[in-house]
Amino acid sequence: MSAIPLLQGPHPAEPLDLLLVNAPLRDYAARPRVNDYTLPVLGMAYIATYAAARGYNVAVLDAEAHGLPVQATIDLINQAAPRWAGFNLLAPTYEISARIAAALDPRIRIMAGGHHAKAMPERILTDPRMARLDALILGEAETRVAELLADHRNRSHLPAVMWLDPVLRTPVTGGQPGTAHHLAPDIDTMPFVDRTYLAQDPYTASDGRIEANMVGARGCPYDCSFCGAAVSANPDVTIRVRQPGNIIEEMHRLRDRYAVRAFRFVDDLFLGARRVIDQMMTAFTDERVGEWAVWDATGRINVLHRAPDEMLDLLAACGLREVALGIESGSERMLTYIDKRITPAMATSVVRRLTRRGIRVKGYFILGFPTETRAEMQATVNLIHRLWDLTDNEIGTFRASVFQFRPYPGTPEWTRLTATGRYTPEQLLNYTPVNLGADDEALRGRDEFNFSSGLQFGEATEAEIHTRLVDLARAQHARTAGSH
Ligand code: B12
Ligand code: SF4
Repeated sequence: MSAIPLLQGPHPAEPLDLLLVNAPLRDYAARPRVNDYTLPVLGMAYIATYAAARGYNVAVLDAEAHGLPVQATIDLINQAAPRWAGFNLLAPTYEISARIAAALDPRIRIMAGGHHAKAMPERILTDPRMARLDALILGEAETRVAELLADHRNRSHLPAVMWLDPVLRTPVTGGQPGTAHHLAPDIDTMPFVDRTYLAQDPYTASDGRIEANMVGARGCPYDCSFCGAAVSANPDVTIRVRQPGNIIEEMHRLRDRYAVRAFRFVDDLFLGARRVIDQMMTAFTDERVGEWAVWDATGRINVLHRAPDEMLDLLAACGLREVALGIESGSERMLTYIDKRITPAMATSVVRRLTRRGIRVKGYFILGFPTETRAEMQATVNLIHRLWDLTDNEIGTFRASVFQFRPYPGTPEWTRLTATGRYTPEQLLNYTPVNLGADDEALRGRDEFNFSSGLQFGEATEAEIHTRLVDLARAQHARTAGSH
């Protein structure tokens, strides 16, 4: 296997300053990857773009997108011999990232960031496999990575950068007064993501349209108990939305350079606040975005529920193709328990109003929440069926994306679970991939999301949850296939 095509964006003739690595979710030597598409690693591409603009030679290795085995990932990094290797740590990918880090050539310096790094910095820094971790960066890392590439000793004056004291073997945090600007970089002056760092973005969708993913905002003001982006898990994050003009300029560039005609905003807030929707849609209308582009975004049911019909009409006219909504549960008690601030009735009404206008809805649901009874889980299954029935004859379709609950460190739910004394962090962190049927076409696209810590948090057993997940995925697949 040649190293070069798998590394995105380096100047091959020059020594590599930084190789950013997105670890595979599981070891694909054991069971090959069955998906052929995954969303791009935009955070790492932002870091790479920013560092490259300052003259550094950076590459991204998305081992998940390429379905690489662990050993092949290690070999590629060692062969590329970068000055630094950087890992984006997410809770279920931590173990594999640590295995890779431990096997790297000792001449390669290691840095790490991402949600899991922020949630458990001390644990990671004291993990023997991470003994050579020179810098653990909490939060948004573009400007601090560039400072570290300039000189690793800069870590001592950078805020929220941690390492292990070589003598005392205890975690140390850097930072000098006046450096807080590093924690919330100005996202309107940030260079647009250089797509050469991404394995599959822009990409050609099944309808032939060229699509690209974008980040419109950073941070989320809500506090859903299961979510790594919850405000209480991210006290360092300043919520920022890009100026509409800045977003539209990036859309135009993607259109002019790659013929992109469809966009997906992966962030949490794009349609999550009325003020943001108003501002964006005024600018989208002025620029006539709806005449040449379609776009998908995440939204909030409570916000869309309050929005008048004219606003939903405007969203449709501006090209909104699909909204992803966290509906999570069909049980009011569970929705209160997870602090979702919505009801099933609100969800039903929003789904109806959107699909009636031709806007598609993707609903996210979770089965197996802590304290959830079997009847409450069934209420979620019933709600999904109701929403399918309700939208059968609407112009926009409704599809359900259903997950098994798993606790992520740093989230409000993690704190609540560990406070019961019933679970240790080790137990909760013991994620293993679940093979619900990778050879089944209906389940193939969901394979990367099937993870479990093997624990039962509600009344239903894991086996019962898995049966529901398989049934719902098959039913959804049959509906989607039937609609073409
Ligand atoms: C898009 C997305 C994806 C995409 C791309 C993931 C990726 N690796 O970038 C896909 C669909 C592939 C994905 C998959 C998964 N995701 Co995801 N994803 C998101 C989402 C919605 C947006 C991420 C994003 O692009 N943000 C915008 C950019 C600018 O921010 P960022 O990625 O955080 O990057 C910044 C910093 O984190 C940091 N940083 C990032 N990488 C690095 C690397 C280094 C070296 C350093 C120093 C810093 C650093 O600097 C970046 C720039 O400021 C978030 C929700 C959220 N609000 O973050 C969940 C989220 C990050 N995902 C999550 C999870 C758990 C997963 C999965 C593990 C799901 C699973 N199967 O169980 C997989 C992991 C697969 C993988 N190996 O990537 C959790 C993480 C929770 C946790 N505590 O770990 C989140 C928070 C959602 C949630 N459920 O709570 N995800
Ligand atoms: S689930 Fe969505 S709304 Fe809730 S905290 Fe996470 S990103 Fe925010």
